[in-house]
Amino acid sequence: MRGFIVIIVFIFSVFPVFSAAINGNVEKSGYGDYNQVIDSKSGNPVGNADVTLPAKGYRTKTDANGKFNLDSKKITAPTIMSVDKDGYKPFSVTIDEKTMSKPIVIGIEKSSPHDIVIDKDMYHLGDDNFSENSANASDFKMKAIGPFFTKSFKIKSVPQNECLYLIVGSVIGLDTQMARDLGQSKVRTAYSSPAEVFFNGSKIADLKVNGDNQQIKIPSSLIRPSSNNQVTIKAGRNLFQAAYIDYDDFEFMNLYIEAQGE
Ligand SMILES: [Ca+2]
Repeated sequence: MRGFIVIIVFIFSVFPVFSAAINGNVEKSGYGDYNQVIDSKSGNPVGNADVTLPAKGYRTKTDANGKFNLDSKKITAPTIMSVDKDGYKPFSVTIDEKTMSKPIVIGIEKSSPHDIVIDKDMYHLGDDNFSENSANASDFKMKAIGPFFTKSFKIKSVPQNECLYLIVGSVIGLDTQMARDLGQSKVRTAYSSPAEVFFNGSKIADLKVNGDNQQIKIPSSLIRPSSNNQVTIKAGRNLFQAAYIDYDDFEFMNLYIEAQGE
């Protein structure tokens, strides 16, 4: 299953640099003299883009030179920062104290005709029952919407010789065994089954790790062109709690679909 391979690649390619550089979208970000948003292709500044820290309730806009400031927001635990601008793909990156110790330059990419934005909001799945040691629990801001997220959207067509990928912009708070082994979750005594991703009712991937830009190939046989399609994300369960169902509480942001070559 391609989704599985992609996520494995993601772990080895992204997490070793977690502490050394900007995690996720590594190739699109770097450091500069001030916080700035640029067009990843042209390098030109992108003005009037929305920059938000949803967990902090903070929102600002870039100026004409693409510059923004975080108003000395104290980032102590990993936090999702999103950049949103009309005509560009949704962008989010998980930042922490270390990555924000220097000004950050974020390259955002123009959207393509076949991009489909499913949802740009942040969601908390689970039951609001979680350990303080949960991966990033201190940043959970919103109440859980329950153990499921589901959304319908239209796919017009799939470009020839290309596949559709579901992109999960950012995920924090998963307490799976793999998240624990990677040091993301500090819960020592338990772990959860992975969150599951379904497309039109069929499971297409497990979400096992926290991070940015996880890409899941959508099997073409499941796609209904010119019609409504549905994505569902289901929270995992604490595998060490038998007395009642304890869903793994986590948050995600920016769900969209992109066409890429095979
Ligand atoms: Ca829970």
